[in-house]
Amino acid sequence: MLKTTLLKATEAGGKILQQYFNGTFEVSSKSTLNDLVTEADKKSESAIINVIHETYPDHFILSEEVGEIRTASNIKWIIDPIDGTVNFANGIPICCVSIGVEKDGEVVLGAVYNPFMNELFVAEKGKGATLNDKPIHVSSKHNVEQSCLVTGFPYKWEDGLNDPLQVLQYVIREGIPVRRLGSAAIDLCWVACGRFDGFWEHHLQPWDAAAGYLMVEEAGGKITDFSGNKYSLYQKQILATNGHIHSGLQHLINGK
Ligand code: LIP
Repeated sequence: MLKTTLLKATEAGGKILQQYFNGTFEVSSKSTLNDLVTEADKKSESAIINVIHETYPDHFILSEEVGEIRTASNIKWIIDPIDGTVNFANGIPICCVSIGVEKDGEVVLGAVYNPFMNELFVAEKGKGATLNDKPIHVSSKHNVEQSCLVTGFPYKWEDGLNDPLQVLQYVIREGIPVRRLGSAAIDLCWVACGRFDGFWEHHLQPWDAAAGYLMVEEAGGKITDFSGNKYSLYQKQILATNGHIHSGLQHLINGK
């Protein structure tokens, strides 16, 4: 039942993305000039929340644009109505709807849908992860020096030890290929299906990572913070890999 609603909500959001993509829509700034929200983010968010509320009017919602709709429910829907909003606003088809479902504080379901590539990733706690209904697995590469990595950058940060620029330098100075797609949810799904061997980012929000986090775990990967501690959606560092290169990449991003 939860899964049916999740898929219905993801599809409803995806339809809005398709409807607005490359069209004319309102765009405004949030925390910084380039931290954008578009009319399509808001429309996608309402469509998703409406679908959830039709079946589960009392569930807790945490969504990028509206924030928290608090209830006493032990089920929390964590929604990014468009992950990759800057891409979306520029007509770059690397963006998606991302929805994670947390039960008693643990993510148990997740879906990430990029309608422009017709790719639907779904993960279910203990039951694996799929791309368009086919099981997916992380890559088998063991050597971090030969890996293909992806990362993302926050819109602002304090300069300091292992800040985003320093970490990027540590990695690219080794000559390791690093991509920047602009959607953390897609980055995580692409680690889950083996296109990338690892991903890291500073300062993500819970809605960027909720679904992708479960995708990587269920596809056999590993997720921690930069020190190797258990990952939580509510802290600011994420390191997700195929597992084999995890300690190698962890050392690298800490400048060791
Ligand atoms: C974005 C991410 C992107 C990250 C940005 C931002 P939005 O989410 O997915 O990869 O680097 O900091 O959080 O704002 O497009 O939903």
